[in-house]
Amino acid sequence: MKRRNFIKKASLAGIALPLVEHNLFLSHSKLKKPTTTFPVSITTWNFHEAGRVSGELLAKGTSALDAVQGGVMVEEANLDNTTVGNGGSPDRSGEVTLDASIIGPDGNCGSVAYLKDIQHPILVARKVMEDTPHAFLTGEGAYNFAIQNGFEPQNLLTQKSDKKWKKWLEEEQYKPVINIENHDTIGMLAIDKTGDIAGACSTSGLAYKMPGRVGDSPIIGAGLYLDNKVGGAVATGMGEEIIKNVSSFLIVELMRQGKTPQQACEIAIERIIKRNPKHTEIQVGLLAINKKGEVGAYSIHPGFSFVLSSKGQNDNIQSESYF
Ligand code: SD4
Repeated sequence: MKRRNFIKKASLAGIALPLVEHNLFLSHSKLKKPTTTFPVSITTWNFHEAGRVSGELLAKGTSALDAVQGGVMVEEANLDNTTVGNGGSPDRSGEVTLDASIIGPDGNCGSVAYLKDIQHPILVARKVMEDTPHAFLTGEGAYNFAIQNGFEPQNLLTQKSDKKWKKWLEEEQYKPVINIENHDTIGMLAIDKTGDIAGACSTSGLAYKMPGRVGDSPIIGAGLYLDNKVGGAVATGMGEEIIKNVSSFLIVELMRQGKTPQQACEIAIERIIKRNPKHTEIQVGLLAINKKGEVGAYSIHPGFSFVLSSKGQNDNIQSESYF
């Protein structure tokens, strides 16, 4: 297996935060030194602003659950992001359908899938978690639940996404391109000042997916999982592979058995690779944090990165990859 060299930015010194201080380690073997303290959040890809918002919320003493929700909402409202929330790319029939999930430190969770016309699916997922006896609502049921709870419907297909979709229709070739455009789900994990962990994930899924398709992001254990005693994991990339390998659950269970987040992410990526001979054509990025605050990230192909937000700094760190 390739050795990793995954921390490009080691300078994480920042403003010291008061209250409980725990050491945070980035888990590369040679760089295993304390770099920062709780609270901390990690966010898939280069969602700098989302990381900044969650980092600020955590620094103010906000709970991990509210911090991941607040961070994810930034990208859901970002019209330039064509893979999450408002402005997300549509499916083949021109419909924007959103998937999201959230988990709290108590293990409670909520998801929505195939949700149309609601800008912030993460808020609906949170409501499913807190205000229903269920964990997962889909499609029309999720939409009706949102409307009953005061969410305003709106058209999420921007002119930009509409134009791109129409261009795509000219050839109708369905070929997800590694790391480009259709791989930018926001997944976020945070540890707050009390040491509690929460996670959230939100996406419009793969661009030009078949109508009705649901990816890994709202599926607890696939796109997102955590155990407050152990740590958490989030996934991005080709959801079908993440579902088939239950990647986030696998990472958390590996960490429970003593693997570092980095080792756990690598094993989970290798699992996908071993089981799919066409792995050269797909990208999956996995991100994890354990209870001690050690962080791991790994992907099939280069290009995956994450934002580490702590002590007022938001560093975009390149993940190592199998290839
Ligand atoms: C999905 N995993 O729906 C999502 C897509 C994604 O970055 O992660 N894009 O399959």
